[in-house]
Amino acid sequence: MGVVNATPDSFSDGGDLATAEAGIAHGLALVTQGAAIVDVGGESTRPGAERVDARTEQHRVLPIIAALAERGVRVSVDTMRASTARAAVAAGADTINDVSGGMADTDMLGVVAATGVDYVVMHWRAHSRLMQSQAVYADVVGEVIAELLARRDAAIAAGVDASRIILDPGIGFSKLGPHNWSLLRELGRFNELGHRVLVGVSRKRFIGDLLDGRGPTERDAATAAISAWCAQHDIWGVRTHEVAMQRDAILVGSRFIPDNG
Ligand code: PMM
Repeated sequence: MGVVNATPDSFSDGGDLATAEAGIAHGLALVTQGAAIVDVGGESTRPGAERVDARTEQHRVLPIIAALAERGVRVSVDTMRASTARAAVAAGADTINDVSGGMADTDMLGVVAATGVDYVVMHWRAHSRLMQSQAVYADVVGEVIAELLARRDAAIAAGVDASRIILDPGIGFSKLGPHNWSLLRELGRFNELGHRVLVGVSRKRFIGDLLDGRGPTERDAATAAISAWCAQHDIWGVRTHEVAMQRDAILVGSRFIPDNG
């Protein structure tokens, strides 16, 4: 899953894609490099970020989604807002990627059920402004799984088809470095939950911390090492800013699954 952040303030690529034309071109380039799906977002979720209003968010993402879908690209919309999700599906998106797992907007699960598209349920505890204060766990893997399954159950209760649900541990969201590494170390447990699993580590801060403070665009090789690890665990997808190197890493990682050639 390649990322198009149509935001002026995302931590790793924000500001570069300020016009719809640039977002469309970037999405098409990611597909050429091997992305199977392009995730388009118009609201930064980095720690400390302020929210944008629905109009601004939709003005940023809808033209990009429509243009990519028209060219046959599979598109997901990265949004916590039901109104944006509904408009994005009308514009051609076939997946709703909700980092709040339905917690940020009480209308979201109903919209997901009504549209019938794929739904990414990510583990989340609080909005960006507050999220790192919620990074407190006695058993991070057990708690993340329990909280994710509660959101999965809420989605099903709202009418979402279980086969449409994709689970995501939410690396970096209300989590400190050691929490992220614990979740990655025990990735296999997420794949036993009966759903497709998506993982997003691309260029995140905990990788920069491991690399002595290296900046976001200098973290792609380390991201690739984690992509290989994800593929080795038969994870359904990795969400990534850089695609070419990640694709190679996924090909290699998948070779370590028994009976896979
Ligand atoms: N991470 C970010 C944004 N959206 N969606 C999912 N499903 N999983 C993630 O880990 C995730 C996400 C933050 O990264 P960005 O601001 O660099 O896109």
